[in-house]
Amino acid sequence: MDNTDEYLLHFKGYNFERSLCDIDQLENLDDFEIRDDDVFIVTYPKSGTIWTQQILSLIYFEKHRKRTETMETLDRVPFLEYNIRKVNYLNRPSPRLFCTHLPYYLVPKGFKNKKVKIIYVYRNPKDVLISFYHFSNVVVRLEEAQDLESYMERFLDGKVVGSVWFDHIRGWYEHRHDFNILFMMYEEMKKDLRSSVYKISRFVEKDLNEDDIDAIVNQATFQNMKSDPRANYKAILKNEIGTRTDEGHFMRKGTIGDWKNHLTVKQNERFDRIFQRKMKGSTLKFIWDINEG
Ligand code: PPS
Repeated sequence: MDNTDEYLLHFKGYNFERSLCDIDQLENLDDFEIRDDDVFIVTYPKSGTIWTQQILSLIYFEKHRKRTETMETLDRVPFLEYNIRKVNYLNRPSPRLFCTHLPYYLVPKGFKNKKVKIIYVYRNPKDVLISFYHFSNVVVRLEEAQDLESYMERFLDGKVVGSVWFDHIRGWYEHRHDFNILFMMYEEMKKDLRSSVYKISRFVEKDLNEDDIDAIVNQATFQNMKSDPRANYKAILKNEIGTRTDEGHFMRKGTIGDWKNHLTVKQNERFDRIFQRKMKGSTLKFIWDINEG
């Protein structure tokens, strides 16, 4: 058993977070009974999952928008494959909202009916790497990162939850015609949250007025999520996920281009070479810098 096996569950070519998984449930994912009006957020880890959970929950739940009901976002938008806060998650009234880090080839076969709505959020992989690196030192369920140099190799080799970033994104993008899917870019959400909220609400066919949109945008900014214990998963992180110290948060910097503060020139050049090779031929657009248009 190599070191990562203590933390990772290798199943059908993909790495799951071992401590949150049940192998029987994974075996049955293919036959998971979906409803036509289910909505799924799909992400590679550290790409804006919680952010999109918050936005979707605000779009669907008036009581969340108006702050009249206190409920954990994860109870409104639970994980499909991970066992965390999954009380009654199947029998919720429609439309049910879920999130998942699954690769395209492991999702329930019902996804291919092209009715289930999928919102795939992707983020430039250098910022994903840096976010993951920090998070690995926060959470007890992830293997600690020694230093960025070795963590970058681990990330590029896919020996992390979510496996190889390039495979995740390419897989979903290249099979997009098999699904009813909207691609959202973290960086565009960051640059223009209001338009992004509109785009998501149009995709899920929810008619919202200007006040609703204002309320959603307001509660989905990084600063407001960071200071809201429910939006930032404070209690869940501490009590259910488990942290190594009191310093760790899901909401760390929430910006574009933090990789520039961490990667050396040499590391960055190596990353670029690999990115160019692995993403060759892909038409996906990326934003690497906050000032980029
Ligand atoms: S996880 O563990 O996979 O669920 O993590 P995930 O939620 O996908 O990603 C965490 C990163 O998303 C950032 N984040 C945000 N950025 C901008 N605006 C908002 N509102 C927001 N909410 C979360 C969060 O800060 C993590 O990125 P880093 O770079 O570490 O700050």
